[in-house]
Order: sequence, then structure tokens, then C-alpha cells
Amino acid sequence: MQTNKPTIIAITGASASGKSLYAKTIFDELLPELGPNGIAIIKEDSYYKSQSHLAMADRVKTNYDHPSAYEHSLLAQHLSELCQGNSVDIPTYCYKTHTRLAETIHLSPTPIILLEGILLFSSSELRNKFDIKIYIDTPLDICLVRRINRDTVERSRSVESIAEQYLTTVRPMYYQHIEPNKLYADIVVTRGGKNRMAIEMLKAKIRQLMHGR
Ligand code: UZR
Ligand code: MG
Repeated sequence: MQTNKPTIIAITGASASGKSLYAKTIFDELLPELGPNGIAIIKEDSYYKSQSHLAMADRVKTNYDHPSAYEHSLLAQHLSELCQGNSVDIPTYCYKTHTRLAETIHLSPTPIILLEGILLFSSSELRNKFDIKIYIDTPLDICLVRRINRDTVERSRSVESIAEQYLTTVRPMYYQHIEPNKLYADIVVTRGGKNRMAIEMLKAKIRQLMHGR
């Protein structure tokens, strides 16, 4: 591992498996010691392609659980830029309108980058850029319960639409494009974002990396 380029830690797993919480907990707990120039989070979801060319009724028909829904090429380009010491403008995605917003988030390279998303391991171009690969292995029934709770509150969805999406795309795409890529993981984390030992172990690794810089 080079010490001058950012260390990219990729965290993947099923939708609502606890990826975001795992990443955010580590970020929040290390921020006081590393500072905002030390650690950052990037979400794969920020790179969803905009569905603005479609009518609203058709936007909900898009398969958002397939790798083609993401602009992975832009994410790969941004990771390369960050590794070369350049800053990037990360897109912002709106789940309610299924579109990319005009605003972007400016990010300068930090020594530690936590990257989280469902299909990060589906592209070899992306995988080759990751220094540490983590798979969050939470049982799918627990993910579904969490997803119902989250998407009704945070993403303005009805229970009926969540159930429909789950059966048509979320579950089949999980078995086709997420679970098979578990084999690429360096570490498999059980349960998700509240696994205290898994949080402490990654924090310890990050501290060790920072001391070596
Ligand atoms: P996480 N998703 C939407 O529901 N609507 C969109 O416009 C874009 C994405 C969902 C997507 C996927 N799928 O399961 C989930 N569906 O967001 C990924 N159906 O986000 O890992 O935070 O759950
Ligand atoms: Mg999430």
C-alpha cells in the first residue's frame, strides 16, 4: 500500500444492510482525532445516473439495483483524481425525483476515504482501486425490515412500493450482483453498522495507517 495516496476502504453489502451506519460511525468516532482533512465518506448512491429524461411514471420502473444504474465510470475517475492529489466535485442524487441535482459537493483528497454502496464490487475497474474491501453480511429479512422503516420515512415511499421493488429488483439483483461478489472481500462483517468489534477493528487499522504516513 502506498502511503502518500489516500487509502480507499470500500464497504459493500445488501441495501439496508448497515453499510452507511458502519461507515458513518467510524467517521464520527475518528473525526475528532483525524479532523476533516483526515477522513471522508463517499457514497456510491451519489453516482446514480439521472432519470430526468424519463416521465415520473417511468422513473420508478428503472432497475436501481443493477450496476448499469450507476455512473461507475465517473466514480472510478473521481477515485483516480483523488489518488493523484486532485479534488473532485461529487454529484448529489435525489431519491424522491430520481434525478441528479445541480449542486455538487467539493471534496479534497483525505488520507482515508470510506466508500460505501451496494454494487461497488461489481466492477473490476473499481475493485482494483480499493485498498481494503469489506462486505457487510446482514440477513436479507433484517435488511427488508430496515428498508421498510427507512424508505417510508427518509425516501417518501409507501410500503406497497417498497414490497414491489423488493420482489422485482432488490432481491433478485442481490443474488445476481451483490452476494456473489462477497468472494472479493478481505473482511466480512456480520450484522451491520452496530457490530462494535468490527467498528473498533477498522478504527484500529485506520489509526495504524495514519501513524505510518
Ligand atoms: P442503499 N433506489 C431507489 O429506490 N430509488 C432511486 O431513485 C435510486 C435508488 C434504491 C435502490 C437500491 N433500489 O436498492 C437502494 N431500488 O436505493 C440503494 N429498488 O441504496 O444501499 O442506501 O439502500
Ligand atoms: Mg445507505
